[in-house]
Amino acid sequence: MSAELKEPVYLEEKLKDIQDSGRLDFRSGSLPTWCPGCGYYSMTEGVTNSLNELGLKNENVVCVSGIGCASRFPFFVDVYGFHTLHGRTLPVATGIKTANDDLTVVVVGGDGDGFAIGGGHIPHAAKRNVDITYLLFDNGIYGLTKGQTSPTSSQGFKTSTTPYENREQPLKPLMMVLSYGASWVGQAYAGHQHHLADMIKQAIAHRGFSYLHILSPCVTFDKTNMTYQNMSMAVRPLPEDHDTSSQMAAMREATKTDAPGLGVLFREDRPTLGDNLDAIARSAGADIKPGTAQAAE
Ligand SMILES: Cc1ncc(C[n+]2csc(CCOP(=O)(O)OP(=O)(O)O)c2C)c(N)n1
Ligand code: SF4
Ligand SMILES: [Mg+2]
Repeated sequence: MSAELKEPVYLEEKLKDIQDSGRLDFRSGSLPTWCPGCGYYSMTEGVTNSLNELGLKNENVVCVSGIGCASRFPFFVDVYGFHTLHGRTLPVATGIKTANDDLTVVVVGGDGDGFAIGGGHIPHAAKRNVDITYLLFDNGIYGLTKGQTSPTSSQGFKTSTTPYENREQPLKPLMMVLSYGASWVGQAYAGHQHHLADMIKQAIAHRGFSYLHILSPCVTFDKTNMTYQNMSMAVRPLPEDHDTSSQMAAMREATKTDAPGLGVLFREDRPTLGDNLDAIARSAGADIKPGTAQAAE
């Protein structure tokens, strides 16, 4: 037996440390119901820590989701929540932000929710530069409905709806949102939790439409494709000299889907939907100062 005795760590002390850090202030009483090992567990830590570190108040945050495993998220956080219809997160989030510009609005959804049934909403939220954050959890499959091919599934992937292999090529969401005009675009991986948490914080802090693409394994219905083993070998940090102000540089990185680059691909500052609505109201004679939103009572 080693002569060196280590100080015991008591669970109560550890718990007190965690409570004092404020890390639990945004957790609800409901524990996540995802399958053990699901990449989505990383979002609970990432989002709640970010909200805490950004000094936000629970009552000033709204989490909007669609339908799917990822979209269960609002139940697990202690902020206002809106579990909307499948694919309809962005119109609802746009309405919430437009009605009350003081709120921080975080949208959470899966690849099917965002790029299949909800795909028509992303261009408009991006081009309007709605000041919301969209956390898109891409597991390349429909998890909730038990493993069908999704718009981001790889070629050759066998699922219940493509038993002879998926022959279609996957969408390239990062290229799409860049060309739609998102003012902040980043990529993270559920297996790199600290980096993911930092990216979520940056995305929420950005003023304008921020889109974070999060690669996240579905351990139950995908045993061959987007597994932790495969993803951990494929992902890489973006080059240190990557120019985040260049849309072309971001596009070039977005094409490299076989070796997904993690980090901020693109960011720019430009007027938000709220700014533009204020300007329109001022043009029509309303007495509101720039940047104060709340055009009409
Ligand atoms: C209008 C409508 N069509 C279809 C469905 C069935 N449905 C529920 S979730 C889902 C896809 C979920 O996949 P994704 O958005 O990728 O989320 P995940 O479960 O993978 O997190 C589908 C097709 C539905 N609930 N409503
Ligand atoms: S089915 Fe897949 S995506 Fe859904 S909770 Fe389980 S592991 Fe996660
Ligand atoms: Mg999915």
